[in-house]
Amino acid sequence: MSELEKLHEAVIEGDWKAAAAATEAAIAAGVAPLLIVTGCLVPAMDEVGRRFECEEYFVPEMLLSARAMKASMAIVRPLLVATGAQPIGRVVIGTVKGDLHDIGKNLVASMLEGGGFEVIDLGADVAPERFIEAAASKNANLVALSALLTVTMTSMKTTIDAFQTAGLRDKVKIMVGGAPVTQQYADSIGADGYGESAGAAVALARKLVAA
Ligand code: B12
Repeated sequence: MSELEKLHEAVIEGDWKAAAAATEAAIAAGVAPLLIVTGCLVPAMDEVGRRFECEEYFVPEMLLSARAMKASMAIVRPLLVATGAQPIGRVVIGTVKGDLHDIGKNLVASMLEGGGFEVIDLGADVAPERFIEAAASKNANLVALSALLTVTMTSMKTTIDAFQTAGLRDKVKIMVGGAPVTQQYADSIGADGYGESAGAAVALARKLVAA
């Protein structure tokens, strides 16, 4: 089994130690850092997302795979920066103001990172101004908003409206998600896209960036 095959398996199995070891071994064997991401981590996380969507995997398995992917990314990221490889897009992500739920948001952030995006994670309880400041200063082309409470879903609209007021609405695509959020709600607040899972978030982000 090649080092990339071992890494692929380690991410799917959620074994972070094996993922880190296989990443080190692949680099030592001369595998290009970008190939590790696009040829291995992205397909592995795609497979994890697929298993999650068909209920073969649940949240704990997703978290373990995300941790394994992160262990590999921690080794690969500095090398990618050194080679000047361009990310597919730059995403500012956060859970909206008033909402402290961040497990789903963290999964989405990990999946996006594994999917080749540069991710700027602002954490939870993020005010509209912070999203705007980060998107502008980091020159992001995507903003991802998460909400888990029906009472904080309205902060998504407030955030989108704030981008409009700041004159930045045309500069970024905004995608939304979280358990209470629906496509209908996303449409009603003027979001560019809605994803119901971390796997769907990657496909959606790729579509929005390509549009
Ligand atoms: C864990 C949890 C907590 C933890 C959060 C810990 C943390 N660090 O996140 C704690 C204990 C802190 C908490 C607190 C509260 N909670 Co709570 N919590 C939950 C619980 C059990 C699980 C949420 C979760 O992590 N799910 C797993 C993740 C993976 O799923 P997810 O978040 O939906 O994310 C997936 C998708 O939605 C999507 N996604 C998510 N974000 C995004 C973003 C984008 C852009 C895209 C595309 C996709 C996407 O991808 C993810 C992965 O596939 C839910 C119940 C439940 N079963 O959902 C209640 C729940 C969300 N909580 C609830 C409540 C009421 C509260 C409190 C108000 C309780 C209280 N009285 O204090 C507080 C609120 C605190 C606050 N201000 O936020 C209610 C919400 C009810 C409602 N309709 O509003 C729920 C539904 C429980 C219930 N049945 O009553 N909670």
